[in-house]
Amino acid sequence: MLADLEKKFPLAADIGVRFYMREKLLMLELANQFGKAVLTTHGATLLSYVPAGKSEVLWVSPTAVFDGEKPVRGGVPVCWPWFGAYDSSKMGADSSDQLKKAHGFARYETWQVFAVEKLGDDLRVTLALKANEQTKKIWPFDFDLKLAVTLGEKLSVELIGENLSEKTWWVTEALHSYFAVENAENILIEGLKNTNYLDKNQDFNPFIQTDDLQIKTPLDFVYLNQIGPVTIHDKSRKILLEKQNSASTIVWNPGAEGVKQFADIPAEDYAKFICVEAGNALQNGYFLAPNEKHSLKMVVSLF
Ligand code: TA6
Repeated sequence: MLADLEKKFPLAADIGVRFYMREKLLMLELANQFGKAVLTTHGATLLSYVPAGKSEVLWVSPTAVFDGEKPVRGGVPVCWPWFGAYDSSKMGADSSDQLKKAHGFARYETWQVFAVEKLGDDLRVTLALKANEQTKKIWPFDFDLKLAVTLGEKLSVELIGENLSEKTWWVTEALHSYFAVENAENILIEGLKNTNYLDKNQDFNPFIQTDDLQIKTPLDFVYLNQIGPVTIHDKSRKILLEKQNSASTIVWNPGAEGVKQFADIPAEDYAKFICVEAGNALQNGYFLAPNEKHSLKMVVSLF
């Protein structure tokens, strides 16, 4: 597999892209003057982003599995073509509904390396996923899904979905980022003020965010019609998340009790991350007609 990729992308090493295996997973490391990023083709999950001279921005669980069976816990899993539980009332019911796991199938699939490029000073890797026998058992449609990670002064992740079927879909999605923080119980999130959110832990009841969000775990909020940038104020750094074509921001941490339900998160580590996700969730989903494309993008930087 590594030899095939090196043959297909002979200039990868020269421009700063390295392929290697971590247990069962193929990893791609991008390195340039702006820093380093690592992603895996399993689920097209970005696993690491270290801006030059700074520390790790993303959190990956120390007990995450790299066996190709489950999504890696942490980084930026791709939730597509649905976010959360499958909603058959909106997306349509069919005989395979029992196969429809939470957050869609894209994060369970092995993606192909589509392009490895140097664009000026930036490095970009694009992964691609098309419908296959397995995805068609779960969701019977043709599609073309791409995920492009660009390492420049900031890091951008763009998810582009194209409908190659004959049916209009209802799509919900998210770039489910796990950010590394010193203590999730002591962070503030700016940018959500005066937006409405639904609280998953309270039957999706609606609330209004009247001030900046001071995190108190557990929490599982979906902010609706929230398009502006969001800043995580951690103890000694700020993480800026800018979004494009994203009408929702999801904020999640399971808390000290809830974490016990996750076999791949050590209980004592629950406060080491906060998920702040760029997405189009619940009623912020969209219709995608045959031959239409949609791009969801997040841009991350530290300051
Ligand atoms: O984005 C928040 C959320 O949907 C939570 O409700 C929580 O369950 C989390 O994602 C993790 O989901 P997962 O399926 O990866 O275990």
